[in-house]
Order: sequence, then structure tokens, then C-alpha cells
Amino acid sequence: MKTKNIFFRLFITCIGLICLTSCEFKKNAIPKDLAKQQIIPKPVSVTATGSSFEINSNTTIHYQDEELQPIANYLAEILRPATGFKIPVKVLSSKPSSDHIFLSLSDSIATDEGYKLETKEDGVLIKAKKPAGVFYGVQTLRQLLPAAIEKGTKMTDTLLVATGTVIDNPSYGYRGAMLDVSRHFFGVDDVKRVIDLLSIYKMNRLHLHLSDDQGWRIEIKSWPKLTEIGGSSEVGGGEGGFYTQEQYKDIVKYAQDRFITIVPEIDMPGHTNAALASYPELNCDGKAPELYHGTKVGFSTLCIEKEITYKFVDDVIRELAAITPGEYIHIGGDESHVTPIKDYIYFINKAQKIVEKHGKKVLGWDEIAHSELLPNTVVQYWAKGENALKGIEKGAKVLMSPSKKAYLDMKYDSITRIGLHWAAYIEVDDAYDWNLETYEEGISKENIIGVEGPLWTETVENMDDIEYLIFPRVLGLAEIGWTPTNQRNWEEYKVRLGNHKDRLEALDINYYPSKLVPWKSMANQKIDSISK
Ligand code: NGO
Repeated sequence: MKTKNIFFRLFITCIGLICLTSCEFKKNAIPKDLAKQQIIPKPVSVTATGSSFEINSNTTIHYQDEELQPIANYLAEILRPATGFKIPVKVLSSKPSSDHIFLSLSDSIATDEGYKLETKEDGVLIKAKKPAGVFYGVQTLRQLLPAAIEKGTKMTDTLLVATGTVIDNPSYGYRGAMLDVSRHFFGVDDVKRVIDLLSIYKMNRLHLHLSDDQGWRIEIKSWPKLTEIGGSSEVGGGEGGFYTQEQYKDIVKYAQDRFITIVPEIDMPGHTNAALASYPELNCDGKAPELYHGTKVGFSTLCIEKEITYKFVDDVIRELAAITPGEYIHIGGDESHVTPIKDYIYFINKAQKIVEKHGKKVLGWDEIAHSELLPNTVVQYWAKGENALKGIEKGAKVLMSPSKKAYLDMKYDSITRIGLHWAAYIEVDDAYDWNLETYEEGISKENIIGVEGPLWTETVENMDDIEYLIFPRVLGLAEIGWTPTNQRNWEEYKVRLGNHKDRLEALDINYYPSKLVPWKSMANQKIDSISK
């Protein structure tokens, strides 16, 4: 009888303990404080109201305007596999009563990419002036949910969203990355993955470096040998590749659906060996050079004095402009070391007019500031502040990609396996801890359209390499472009970034685990609280 009693007491104590720990678990899992959420880029304003909304089997996504249906579907496709719920998507003109996620357009939001996300116990409301803002509100909501939703498999946790209001808009209109698909070629699926990952952090431009000495990567129907010959190799002598116009259009559409504009670049008049190797007539001596597999730069140039050069540029830009809905075409213009400066200026002046004729604005590396700039031309600062300043004097705006801070191909430190280091070693703090509007004396906020992190791929061969160099530095660049400078500081950011460990891993990103970041797994946190 006595032993029975002891067993009974032990049993009750065990049940009690289990209850206590699971309550503790639940309590820890509830995101009650919106202000403590770890959103990147950091929103402009967050007001917490201390409760939560649960996404459950009744939750429906409503959208109030046809234009928002694709965004509603995009969100449903994230939530369905994670919850196992149906998450229906329905059009509805006014706010539903409960269990809703409601997406709507409203003129009460002032800016084109801004949004308001309001969560109460009965639902979430995302409001914006334009669909882009609603999409960014959805990305914020995504980061308010547990990282495990990114795995695409059913999770066991309840999905709770902390209540309160986020009011947000970006500081700069151009927030981008560049992928060099010329030095090494990357197929459509790789580019789509880059687009997916950039869009999570509210980036809105992907610049594709489509031609260089080592490879021509876009089909031009009137000059078919560009891809037949010029597309057939890459650094190291691999087989290269290229996008057909149909594939390029598919990339453009995929990006558009994620509010990312593709900025295509044809690098000219230097960095043109692949084109020169494809067509002898583009060379001043009429002889095609060999394909090039090395990494040295600055040895090639189009033949400035030949008329056919401008027919070539015109055909290429015409075909590219016809399949590019974005406003910019990038004409390169960097490191034309074997083009005499007079010829260089003559060529860039002509190339700008050709781009303008085909209805687009010009972007070019900072050297183009030596030429006469058209009123809407933008100078991309990568090497020389004096060039960017010259551009500003000539009335141009600047896109900021200073190689010492923004180049994503620079090694993190001396032992990084891939990457270059001619400009600097760029650790995660270096990539974050600088400001666009104070980086170069004389270049202030009104001169700048935004920021771009270029990933050059001399040493980058596959998606793992891409991810290792881009992540986590690109999150910092996204925040530099989005969050007001006076709301950013490295000490606070590094903790927030560290809390993205689970999310980066759930997204299966091969990121660089910098020692400067206090990486923290939320999953371990819960286990800690249970064992206490
Ligand atoms: C430079 C050069 C590229 C290289 C890159 C490597 C620019 C604008 N031109 O940047 O050809 O690939 O550095 O970091």
C-alpha cells in the first residue's frame, strides 16, 4: 500500500513537471512582443501590443484588389506546406471579421514601396499604396513567423504572429545585387534561387553581367555567333552557356513577380573578347582572337573607328531592350585600358544615344563619367570617388558599389577559400558598418539612387560558392539601402543577424558563419528553457 502511494505521488509529480515544462515551452514559443522581433532590414517603426494572432485551420488570405492576387497566392504557398492547412485565397472588398490575413491597397500610405502591417488577435492587415509595398509587408510577416516555415515541410509549432503595428518604407529606391554570369555561367534555376533569396530581404534589383572577355551569355538573334562561339566557354575552360531570349524573359518575369527588376549589362568597349572572338569584323585588324579562359582584365576593345561596331551595338541593345521591361540598360564602360581616352569618350557618347533611342536609361561603371552624360545616365561608383564626383558635376545620379565595402566577391579574410582581395578583405562588420551618404565627401543622399553588391565570379563556380560569398553580407547591404542611417548600428545589428541562423539554415543557405556574429539558434533556446 505504502509503495503504491509513493508511485502515485511520483506519477503526479512527473505529470506536474511535464505540464510546467510544456507550459514554459509554449510561453517561450509565443512571440508576444513585436518590438523584440528580429526583422532584417530593420523596419522604420514598430509598435507592440503584447499579444498574438494564431494562424490556424480557419485562416484565409483575403485580397481586396485583383492586382494583389499573385501576392496572396505567394503567401499561401509559403504557409500551406508549413501548416498543412488549406489556407484558401479569396477576393473580398472589405476587411473580414476574424482569422484573416487581409491584403489591401490604400492611398493612406504615402510611398510606392512603403507598407503598414497591423496584427490584432483576430488577424493581420497589410496595407500599401502599391503591390510592391504589400509584397514587402508579406516579407515582414514571413520573418515574424518561426524560421521553420522556410523548410517547406509541416511543422509542429503553432504559428503565432506578435500583435502590433509595423510602419515601414525604404530609404533608397535601388537596392540590388549583381551576378556575373560571364566569368562562370549560371543556369536559370540558379538565377531564380538568387532572386528568391534577395526578395526575402526586400531587394528590388538584380543586375546581370551578361558579357565579358570570358563569355557572351544572351542570345542575340541578329548576331547568332555571339552565343554559338562566345557563349561556349568560361574561366578555366568549362563549357559556359547562355540564356535564350525565352529563358531571359522567364527570368525577367520570375523576378517581376517578386518585385525585382532585372538590369542587364553588356560590357563595352572593353571586356569584349568573347564578342571579338565570335566576329572577326568587330576587330580593327579583321582577325578574331582566341576564346579567353583566364582572369586578367583590360586587354580587349571593340574597334571604335569601324561603322559595323555601332551596327553591332545598335542590334544588341535593340534586341535586349525589347525583352527588358526595366528602365535601365547597363553599358559597362569599366577598365577599357587599351582604348585611347578620346576613342573611349566617343564610343560611350554614341552608346548612350543608342540606349536612349531604344527607350532606356543608361547605367555604367564610374569611368563613363569621362564622357558627356545624358540627363538620365547613372554612374555606378565602384573604384574612384573622383569619377563619381565628376558624374555628379555633369548632372548624373550615383549608384553606390564601392569595391572596398560592397563587393561581394571580396574574401572575408585571408583564409577564405574563394573570392578575390584586390580591394579589401570585407568581413561582415565591414560590409555593414558604413553609410551611403557619408562614404565619399561630396556625395550626399540626393545624389544617390541606392546601393548594389556585385558578385564577380572569377573564383565562383556553383550555387554553394555564390551563397557563401553573398550570405550574410547581402543582408547588411539590404539594410543599408532600406533602413534610415540613424537607426542602424553594428552592435545591435549583429545580434539581430545572429538570430537569423535558423532561418538561413531552414532556407538551406551555405552562409559564411563569421565569428563576429553571435549566431543563436532559437530551437536551442526552447530546449534550454525546458531543461531549466
Ligand atoms: C572590377 C572589374 C571586374 C572584375 C572585378 C573583380 C569592375 C567594375 N570591373 O570591377 O571585371 O571582375 O573587379 O572584383
